[in-house]
Formats: sequence, structure tokens, C-alpha cells
Amino acid sequence: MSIWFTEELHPYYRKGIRIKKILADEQTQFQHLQIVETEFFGKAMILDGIIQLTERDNIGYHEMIVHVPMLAVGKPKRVLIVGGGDGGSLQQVLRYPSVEEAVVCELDQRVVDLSREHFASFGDPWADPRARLLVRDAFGFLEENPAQFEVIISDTTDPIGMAERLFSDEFYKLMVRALTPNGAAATQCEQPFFDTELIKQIYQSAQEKVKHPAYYYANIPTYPGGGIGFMYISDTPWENGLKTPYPSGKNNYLNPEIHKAAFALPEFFRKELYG
Ligand code: SPD
Repeated sequence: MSIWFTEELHPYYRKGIRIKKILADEQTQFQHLQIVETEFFGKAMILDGIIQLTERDNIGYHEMIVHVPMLAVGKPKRVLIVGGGDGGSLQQVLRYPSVEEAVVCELDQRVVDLSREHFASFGDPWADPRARLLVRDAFGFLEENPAQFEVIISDTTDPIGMAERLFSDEFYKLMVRALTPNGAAATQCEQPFFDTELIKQIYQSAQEKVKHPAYYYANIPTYPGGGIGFMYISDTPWENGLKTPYPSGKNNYLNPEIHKAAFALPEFFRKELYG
């Protein structure tokens, strides 16, 4: 079998990858979950028709969403991942020996189960005694945990359906409240070409809450537009992270040049965001 999977996230833009085999296809309590074997990108996870990760290019996403806030903070002990049930962010967080507890607040247990089964490259981070999985909605958990986490990673799907709330001012308020002073968060923050207005709203919301919000970007070929951005949210400047040594283990995407360059924005978008 060889078929094209086409993602139509926007009515004016589609992208496709060639698939060899469907490995899992189920309707969970929350979403349509598929794991497929692709021709070029290895295995991929697709949720409600949208590619979430592939074996070949997920590492750029996970390294960038995790290490930028982790390095800025220095030696974080308690980390929260909102979403992230596939384990890719968790794997990166656990590279830091300073981490004593990494809580993952994921709504869909099946994302965790099928990822453990199919994505061996994540190295089963769930087996690490520092990992704690909470299968629940992140809003309630954030409400119950003010000033608890030095780093929060919001590793979510796109703002569609149940995930829309994770891009709201209310969510950002709760997330910042759950950070310790000088803690840092990074959130999955969409695509400058397609989601300019949403990113502007989020930046404004972040500006009202912390001193040093900033947008940065990574190239991920299987995401719309070939990449995705992140919002860095903290009273600590992201540049602090440039002085922090990397945790042991090999980086695949992040290096000091990329770390700096990721915050450089194309002029049209820089103007929109920073004026
Ligand atoms: N447009 C797709 C964005 C997907 C972001 N979430 C990825 C989850 C990987 N842990």
C-alpha cells in the first residue's frame, strides 16, 4: 500500500506525506488517533487529521520547546508538561539531572499508551521514577498548584475543539501563576504566516503577565509552513539560557547558533508582533 495523507489545517493550504502502512487507527474518548508508517519520516502520530509528530523531525520541536526555558532557568527541579502524552518533551526534560519531578498532565491515556508502543525512540521516559503522569485536564491542576513549577511546557495540539482553551488568556494566567518567581514557560504557539492574529493576542496576554515574553521558531517540515513557533514566557530573559551548559546527551537540532537565531523574526512578523 502507498497512499498520500493530506492535512488541510487551513482552507487555503494543504500538505501531504506518503504513507506505507496504518499501524493504529482508533477513536479514543477524546479524538481520532492514528499512527502511520510513512515513506520518508518514519512513524507519525496524527490526531483528528493533524500531524503531531514524526520520528524523523519531532526532535527539533521537542528540543526547542523544552531546552529554551529549561536552560534559561538553569537547574530546574520541578517541571510541568501540559499535554505531551507522546513522551517526546518528557524525554528531553529528564536529561537534566537537576529535575526531581516532571509532571505530565495529559487528557488522553491512549496517546500515552500508543506512543509507548510505537515510538521507541523516545526511550520510554515514563519508566523514569521522576516522571509522574496525571491523566486529567490541565486547567484544574494549574488552579490547584500556584507557584509550584520552575518550568512549564505547554506541548499541545492546535487550538481547535477541546484544545482551544489552552491558547486563551485564562490559561496563560493560570500557567504564569503556577510558575515559581523567575520560572519560565514555553508554549506551542503556531505559525507566523497562518496564525498571526492568534500569536499577537497571545504575545499581548504574555506581556501583561511577565517581563520578558518572546517568540521563537523551529523548522519542522511536517508542520504547516514547514515549521512552528513557541512563546517564551518569563521574568527571566531567554538570553540567560545562552550561558547554561547543555545537559548530557546529544542534541540533534539545538546548538548555540540556532538558540540565538530562533528568536530572529522575519521583518513582516517582527513588526506585527513587536511594532
Ligand atoms: N500543527 C501541529 C502542531 C502539533 C503540535 N503538537 C505536537 C505534539 C508533540 N509532542
